[in-house]
Amino acid sequence: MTERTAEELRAAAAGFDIPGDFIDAIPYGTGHINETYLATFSQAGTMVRYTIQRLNSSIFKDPRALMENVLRVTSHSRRRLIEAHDPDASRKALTPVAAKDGGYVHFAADGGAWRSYLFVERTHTVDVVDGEAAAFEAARAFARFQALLADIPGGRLYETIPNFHNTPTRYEAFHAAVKADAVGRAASAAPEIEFALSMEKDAGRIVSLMQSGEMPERATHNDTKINNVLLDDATGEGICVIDLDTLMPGSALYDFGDMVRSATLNMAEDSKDWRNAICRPEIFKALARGFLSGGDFLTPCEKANMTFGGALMTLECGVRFLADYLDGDHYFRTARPEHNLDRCRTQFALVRSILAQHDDLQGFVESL
Ligand code: ADP
Ligand code: GN1
Ligand code: MG
Repeated sequence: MTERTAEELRAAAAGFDIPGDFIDAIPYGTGHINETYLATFSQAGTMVRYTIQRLNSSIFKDPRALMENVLRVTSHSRRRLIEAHDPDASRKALTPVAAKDGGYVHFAADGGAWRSYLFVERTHTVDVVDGEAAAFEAARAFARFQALLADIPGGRLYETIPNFHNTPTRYEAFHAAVKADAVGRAASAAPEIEFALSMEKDAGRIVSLMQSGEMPERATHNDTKINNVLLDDATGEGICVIDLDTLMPGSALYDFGDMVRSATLNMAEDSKDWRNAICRPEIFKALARGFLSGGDFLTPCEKANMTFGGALMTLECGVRFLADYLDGDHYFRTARPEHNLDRCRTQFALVRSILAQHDDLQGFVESL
């Protein structure tokens, strides 16, 4: 991660309307896009923690509009929790912190956009799911979140990244990257390029179903990676959905699919052991149970494509990692030259494994 000086972090934290005395801010989490820090303040002697995050400005072009989406959704969640007299509402919905100059984005002297949330205490995230319980809990939390978005007031959400899950558009970028071969890496990724090309024919299915009106557009999260839900330390319950930067119009299958991508894999997303990567069927089934128990809102067409959605979101992400590898690693944070290629390889192995088990997995979905 980019090294920020202690002074930069102190100045960023000072941009928010946080009472008390700044103690420190340390790097936090394993996200690929933004920079996240855990900031501690002493409030009359009690330590209170916040996240402060520097948004990736080459990816998020309009941070104010992004935070408007976030505010609309977090306020709606909080209202619902308070109506239900939930005594734990501030752990179950993110609480954005106002910036001192107005709004919810603080612009640093170098132009960088920062935002802050209350840190949700006594929770954890997992990068590799360790059992069915965590998968079920995460899926139920994402489904509840999506059910809640169904009646968010105020019209369509702002598109923070246009065509984010438009797989054919992702393929166009991939083709351009292969053609340009900007850093001379295409030869080292020949088998992956070949696999991506062999899978292109089905890439447009979800987009087409939405365009024809057979599948509904919804307000969706779009980045339902397993480490984007906070699990309660004591009970393991999925209590708070986070990483709201890609809240946008989308398909329910983007959300179910990205959970399948990130939770069923039997190893880390960037594992060098990608030859042994598989989709764990028991985890897939726990996700399906959790997602379908979190809200009874899926249409028959959505349900019929849940397993396909898992394969497609995994393929799309693999294609994105591959394109970034070929482009010279400009999008995802990397720590080694083959990082994006290794990520692509786990994803493609996972696609193969999901498709090999498709009928069994989809049969399970239909039985629920
Ligand atoms: P990125 O977009 O880089 O993935 P996230 O918003 O997902 O950033 O934050 C990165 C990590 O920080 C999360 O996976 C989670 O572990 C932790 N985190 C983020 N926000 C909070 C919060 N409000 N409370 C507790 N943990 C948080
Ligand atoms: C990024 O920000 P993070 O790490 O939760 C990416 C997702 C990818 C994921 C792959 C805005 O998610 O789309 O699926 O990496 N987020 C963005 O790990 O591009
Ligand atoms: Mg994240």
